[in-house]
Amino acid sequence: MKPSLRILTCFITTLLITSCNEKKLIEVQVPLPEEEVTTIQMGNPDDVIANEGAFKMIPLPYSYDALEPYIDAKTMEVHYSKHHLGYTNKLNEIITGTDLEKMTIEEILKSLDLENVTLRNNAGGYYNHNLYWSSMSSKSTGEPTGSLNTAIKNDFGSFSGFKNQLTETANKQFGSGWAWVITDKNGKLSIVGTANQDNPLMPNLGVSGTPILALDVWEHAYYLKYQNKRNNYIESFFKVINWKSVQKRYDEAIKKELPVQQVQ
Ligand code: MN3
Repeated sequence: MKPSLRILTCFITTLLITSCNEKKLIEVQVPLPEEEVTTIQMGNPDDVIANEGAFKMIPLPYSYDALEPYIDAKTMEVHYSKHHLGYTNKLNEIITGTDLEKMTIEEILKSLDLENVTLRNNAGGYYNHNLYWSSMSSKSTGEPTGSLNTAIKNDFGSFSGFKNQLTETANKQFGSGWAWVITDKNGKLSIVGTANQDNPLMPNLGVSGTPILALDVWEHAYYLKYQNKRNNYIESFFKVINWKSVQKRYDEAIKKELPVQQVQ
């Protein structure tokens, strides 16, 4: 290449690079993103249907957001439509074609072989969550009344004595599990804890009685709103306890166990 041509080529190249660089520096008006739509899509609990099998999804007696601000809607939705549905479907799957299909969930639990871990976890999960949903209401009366109130005072000294014991049991349950209020056939109340999806109906766990109130202390029950603060979740749970339904279960548990009267 001739020196003059080389100079010319260099000049043109320099010009091109400069113009390219200049182009890069041109300010461009970027349109602002459209305002984000903030409506949260929330499902309907009635749309959650179990796969075919002996056990159905018992309808949630309130909407997902009914227990706000104590139990948040997102937690309720995931808990009911994912976790609870999962236990229900798995339970149906493992009992299909067996004698268990014709039994009630209580009968399955009372006759459970603890070595059957899949049945233990999923039959437990199904029963426990149904009791948990019905232990709560947006219209909590705060404290019990009637015979349950009397029993609480007899067995725990006062409502605050009862509350302290249930809170302590729920807090100290290591890892995943449940805290329960149970009654014996004479109406005497106790508070017990169980691990994983175990419950007081299962044999040989060292706790026995009829559950009348269930408190889920798995992290999935509270982590979205409360993170590691399980105690705050337990405090909130007390704001939504459905004492009417707990009383109903208490009455039924005692009635069921009453001895048949001797005819003279
Ligand atoms: Mn749960």
